[in-house]
Amino acid sequence: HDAEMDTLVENCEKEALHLSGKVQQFGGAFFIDGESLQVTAASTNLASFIHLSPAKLVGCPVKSLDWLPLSLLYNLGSKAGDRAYAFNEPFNDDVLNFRSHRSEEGILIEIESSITNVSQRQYLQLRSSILPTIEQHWEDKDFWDQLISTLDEFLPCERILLYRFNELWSGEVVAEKVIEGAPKYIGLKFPASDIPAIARQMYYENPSRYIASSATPPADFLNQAEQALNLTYSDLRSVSPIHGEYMQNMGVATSFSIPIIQTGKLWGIVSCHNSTESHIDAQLRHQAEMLVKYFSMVYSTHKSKKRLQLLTSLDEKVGAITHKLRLKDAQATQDFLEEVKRDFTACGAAVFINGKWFISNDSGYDISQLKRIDKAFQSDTSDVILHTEDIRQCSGLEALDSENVRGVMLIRMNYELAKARLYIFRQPEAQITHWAGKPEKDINEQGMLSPRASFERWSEVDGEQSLPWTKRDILFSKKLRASLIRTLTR
Ligand code: BLA
Repeated sequence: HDAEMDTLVENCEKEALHLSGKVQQFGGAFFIDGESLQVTAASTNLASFIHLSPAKLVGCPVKSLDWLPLSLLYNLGSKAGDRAYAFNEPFNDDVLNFRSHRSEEGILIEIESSITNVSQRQYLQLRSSILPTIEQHWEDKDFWDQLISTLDEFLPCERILLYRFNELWSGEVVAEKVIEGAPKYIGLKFPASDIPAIARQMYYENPSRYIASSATPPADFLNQAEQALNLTYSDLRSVSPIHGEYMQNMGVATSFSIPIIQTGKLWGIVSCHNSTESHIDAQLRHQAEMLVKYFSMVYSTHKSKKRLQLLTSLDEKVGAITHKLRLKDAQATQDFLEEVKRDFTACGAAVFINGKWFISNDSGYDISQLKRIDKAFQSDTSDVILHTEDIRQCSGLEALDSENVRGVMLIRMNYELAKARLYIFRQPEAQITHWAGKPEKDINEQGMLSPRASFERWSEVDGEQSLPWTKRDILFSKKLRASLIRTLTR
């Protein structure tokens, strides 16, 4: 069954989103071929924006389009993915927003009605509110909350949330602002397959993704060329049907999401929802994108500062711990183990030095059990630091009676002749994960994977493992190891 699921998830990853050949109805588009410099494709809904039928437009040389804002061509860079904007352009009796994108094949022009945006002055003020003052000491959460409430000041959305990815691309809602009476997603996790890799990739190529309607069918192109237009950089690109269904199951008619990139990697997204269809103006979207970009920079500076502080504090801790071992008597070694326990939130610790074992009090293990664990761990020579959240997963320890101890970390010193090593133990800890709906996929009549129907909180309890060994723990253990080697070889 798992293998079958894997194949279906793989199929999801193969959907060629950029070749949908259709646009959403909130805007119209036409394509200027890079070689002929003629319009070779136009969306069938274009007339509702510029009163020009696609049939009339296709075949026209770009030079003849005297109504086209020139900035769309002159301000456009030469690389695929470059964009130019012409906002609030009077056009007949209307005001329109124009956008151009360059692709490998030519230039795509997209046109939408202009509705509302934020004045430049107001925008700058909003932007400054996501930056703490000198006196303010914001934690991660303060940054997230501030971003969300600032966006809430100017985006007409019922829900605005911050979704942070985990290592394996599942994610969690870490900040949220939502109107009264609507369900809350804060603290809930969503499985990785909700945003397949192919959809995540789009966030590196586009500053945002706007889906005006999860239900309205898209418009076709009148296209002279045989191959489908490349819509990689288009804001109007039609919605994947499976995602349209997902939004409807979630009660979302309009969604607007903006990526947050940190050190070159997708870190999270801001996701904005409306339960009824609503138009978010192109200039407003652009302003929101710029604000989130600015946030990404501010936040990455904050994280660098935090990391420096962490390194310093770990160095201080390491110094204090190793000092104990330098005293070289049995009591000092016990004190050393107690410090290790405290700094790793562990339930026990043991160290082997100069051919002798020392075990912390109440470690939950006796010496014979410890030797068994040691034998199993010593047979794995893959690294100097090893760790597990469930000792029963280690070969040779499946049957170990380990009611009290579940997580183990081994730090090997291998200094000179005596092979010193330090073990750190953690007890099993119930860990509760709150999911937005049971994270299982359904298979529909066509044998395709379909989004789950309910997003109601579904809690999973895992009492089998210890708390995870975090990046901080690993960093700490590396520093401790280096310091212990220096001390022991002295
Ligand atoms: C796209 N899925 C997305 C997007 C988001 C999510 C944000 C980007 C488009 C958008 O902003 O709406 C998921 N939205 C979320 C999550 C939250 C949220 C997790 O607000 C959390 C609060 N989806 C499925 C399955 C498949 C799938 C089973 O559930 C595939 C088999 C696919 N999701 C899918 C596809 C896209 C997508 C194909 C791209 C849609 C598009 O750009 O056209």
